[in-house]
Amino acid sequence: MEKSIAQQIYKKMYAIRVFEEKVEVLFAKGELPGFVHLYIGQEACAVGVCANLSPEDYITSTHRGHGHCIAKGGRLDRMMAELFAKKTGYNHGKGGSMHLAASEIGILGANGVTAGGVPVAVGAALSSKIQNQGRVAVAFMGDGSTNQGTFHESVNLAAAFKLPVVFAVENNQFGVGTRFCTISNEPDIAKRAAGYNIPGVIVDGMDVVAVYQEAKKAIEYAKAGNGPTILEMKTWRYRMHFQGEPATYRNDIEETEWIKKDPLEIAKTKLKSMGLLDNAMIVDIEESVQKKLDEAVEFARNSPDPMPEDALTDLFA
Ligand SMILES: Cc1ncc(C[n+]2csc(CCOP(=O)(O)OP(=O)(O)O)c2C)c(N)n1
Repeated sequence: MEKSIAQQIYKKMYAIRVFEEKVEVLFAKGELPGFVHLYIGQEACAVGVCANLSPEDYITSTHRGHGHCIAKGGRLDRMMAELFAKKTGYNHGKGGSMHLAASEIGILGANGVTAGGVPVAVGAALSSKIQNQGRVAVAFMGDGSTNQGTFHESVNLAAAFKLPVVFAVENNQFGVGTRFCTISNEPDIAKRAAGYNIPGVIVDGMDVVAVYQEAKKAIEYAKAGNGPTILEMKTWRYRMHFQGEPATYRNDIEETEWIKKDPLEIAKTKLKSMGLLDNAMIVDIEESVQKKLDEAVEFARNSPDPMPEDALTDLFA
């Protein structure tokens, strides 16, 4: 891994963490409308995958999409403005947290429909193949998405057509309050790949270096015309399903074990031991991100609201 990539990786992971912590506070104070589903704990997944993508490549995301947007190159100020439902947001305040999209940087949208982004990514991969563009599409999803019918239909078609797509499954082991192993007889989602005759890989989703390396293989495999991979990242969300949900279904022992595997701490230790990051760089990165975040909140607070007539623009139907 090049030093510049390692620094970008740590920068984006740190940006996701502090952006989400800020959103948590702003939401609790009532400054943000709607719902928020925080990504804290899963930073290594989005960043490890997206560090292999160019701006032209596509991603689709989920209801838990802020991390994917930052990892793919989203600006903190336009994201924050979108969460504030302001006119300067990526979607002029009409998308909000769960429908944040930025097609100019390949983000085809967060999606409030569980597994809703998966066929969209397959469609993008099909268009890339037909037009010979060399672009890959990554469909981010949670474990809960993989028990939706659209997941099966999407993987089957992508495998049959050898489409340039990666199914990036963040297995945080819960769909809302349902433990994955109570509704699936096989706990490893990647093993389903055998049924489609495509590669299935399991990786430690708390270790950004491991995710980066496995995602690199899957993305290169897709770009070379070999078709899709199911990349299963074992991870843990550090907050509840949505902000305000009561913590009733996870136990303290497992929480403590996963907190010990904080992906930011693992990233710092590993990247330092590889000679790609040092303490001075970490301080610089953290200061610059914190400054951008403070500016983003000011930008969002001071931005105009959309006007009633704006409700009739940007419509596709
Ligand atoms: C089609 C559909 N069914 C149900 C829901 C309600 N719902 C919202 S999030 C969620 C769980 C998603 O779990 P997972 O895919 O594992 O993602 P995670 O929340 O763990 O990131 C469900 C069932 C929905 N949004 N869409």
